[in-house]
Amino acid sequence: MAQGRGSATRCLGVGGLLAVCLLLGAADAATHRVDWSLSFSADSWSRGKNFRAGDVLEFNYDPSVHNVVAVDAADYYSCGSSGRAYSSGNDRITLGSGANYFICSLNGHCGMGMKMAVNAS
Ligand SMILES: [Cu+2]
Repeated sequence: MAQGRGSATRCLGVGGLLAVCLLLGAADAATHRVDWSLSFSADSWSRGKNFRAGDVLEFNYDPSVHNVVAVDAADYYSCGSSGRAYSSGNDRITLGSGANYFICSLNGHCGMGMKMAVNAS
């Protein structure tokens, strides 16, 4: 899975002399892999990363013991889980602009710290 973002230039040689170049937009969405587990540390994971609306978080985890619930701020702090739940073990969730909150609602894991908040510009 590609990580990070950046503009890319693709050139097609034509007859060895001319080149046709397409400048792909610099706003390519990035995919950020999340190894979602009880030992996941949102603080250390997010350090040094920049997030933009449209970026994708790819949550990888064992679905027999974890899930991902996209929650609001109140549920994030209280470990409520009224938001949309994901449970495939390999969930790709697109970030919206502003704060995005995720918790694991299974087995009391949120209360043990299995949660994160991501701010997307
Ligand atoms: Cu869990």
